Amino acid sequence: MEEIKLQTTTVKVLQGDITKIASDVIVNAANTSLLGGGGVDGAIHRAGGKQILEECRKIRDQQGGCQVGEAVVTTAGNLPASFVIHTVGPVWNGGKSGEEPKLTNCYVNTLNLACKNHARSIAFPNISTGIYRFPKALAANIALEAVSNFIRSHHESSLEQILFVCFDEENYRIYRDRLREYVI
Ligand code: AR6
Repeated sequence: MEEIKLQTTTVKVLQGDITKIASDVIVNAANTSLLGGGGVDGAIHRAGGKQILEECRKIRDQQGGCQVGEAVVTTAGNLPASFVIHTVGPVWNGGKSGEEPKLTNCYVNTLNLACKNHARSIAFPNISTGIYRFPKALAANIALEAVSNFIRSHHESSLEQILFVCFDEENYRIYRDRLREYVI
């Protein structure tokens, strides 16, 4: 595990399964339907139980799902967390379809929603870097930049800890190396 302090917030990177992490908020890399899928989405719904899907269905009925870059909150069901925030990353399509700002929006909207719910800790997966094929190093830069800008501009934020949970070794190495360069 690697960690740094940005103002009063600790930013940590570790390798593991996000469904095993105790954190106020666990973030899901969902799709616009909110009805589940593979990857981390499948793992969160499997481990969290049917309550999460029931709430996702309600949100879908009310507002027609979740757009790319947006975020919605549900219970965490059986997960060791208070909430799951579901955000929808962009599918990588060569980089000319606004993928980068859309991925930034995922992190910013999720962090705002976490603060609105008074969360003190949040655990992110590496959104879009699996089935959606976003280049991993670019995605890591975007994630760390979004988080550090958020911390800089939200001095009253409730978040004491922001965790990046990398499932694969490649993402873990990228985040670990990148985090070392991040000293404000
Ligand atoms: N814990 C943490 N990270 C994980 C886990 C886990 N248990 N399992 C996978 N990852 P992906 P996307 C990592 O494909 O690219 C779904 O079907 C994985 O190694 O889960 O945003 C949705 O329903 C990768 O680094 O999400 C959407 O349709 C990262 O999580 C679509 O996939 C994201 O990979 C979203 O694609």
